[in-house]
Amino acid sequence: MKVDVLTLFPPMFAGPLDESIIKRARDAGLLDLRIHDLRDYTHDRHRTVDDRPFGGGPGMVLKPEPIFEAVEKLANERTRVILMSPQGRKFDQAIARELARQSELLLVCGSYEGFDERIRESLAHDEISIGDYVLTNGALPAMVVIDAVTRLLPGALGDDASSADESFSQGLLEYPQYTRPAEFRRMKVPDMLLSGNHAEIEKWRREQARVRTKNKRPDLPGDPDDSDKVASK
Ligand code: 9D3
Repeated sequence: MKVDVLTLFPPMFAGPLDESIIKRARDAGLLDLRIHDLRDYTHDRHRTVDDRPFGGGPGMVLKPEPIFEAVEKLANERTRVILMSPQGRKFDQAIARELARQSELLLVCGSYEGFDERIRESLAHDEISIGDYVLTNGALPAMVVIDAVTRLLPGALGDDASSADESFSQGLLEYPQYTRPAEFRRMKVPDMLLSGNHAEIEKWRREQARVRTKNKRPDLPGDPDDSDKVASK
């Protein structure tokens, strides 16, 4: 997958995307990531990217010309152009899966200054927020999206990690996990897990995950096989 990012803060992208699974995916050619400085698409001496809002009011607005020029240069027919903005659809695993099916993404990062509305109207296919809190600009959100999408690309994860992941996609939190030692500072690992009875362990884990999800994240769908949730119980 090719991912282009348009941002006022290219240096922010050094680091997070150079580690771990993303680094491996890039090295393996699964992810072709390119960071572009919006100011490189200006033509005036001051490399101006914003201007005062028509109608007055505080703050500045990202002007259309540099963003139009950059998108027209970087995007093609296949490219999904996505504005990163607090007004967007709230990002979740379903949206990550949807984006992972695309061949090319162009993430356009906003800043505290809003976009000229014509960018939203005629350039963007989609607009994404990562949640209801105020950040200074769209760079961290873009990195969040890139991280979540990259690990879904075929081949980006080992088989272990990919199947272990299914539970969250299915709306269930993880069961409690332990490793050695069996007793640490007088805290014991549940006997069940030391029993060697794999069928019982499986049942115990499922129940733990169900209770945990109900208590910590009542908004999640929970275990689809939980009899209390089945209409015909
Ligand atoms: C004055 C109203 N503000 C909206 C709540 C303006 C504003 C604040 C912060 C406009 C842009 C920003 C910078 N944030 C982003 O560009 C952003 C963002 C975010 O702040 N939270 C969650 N997701 C995202 S995606 C882009």
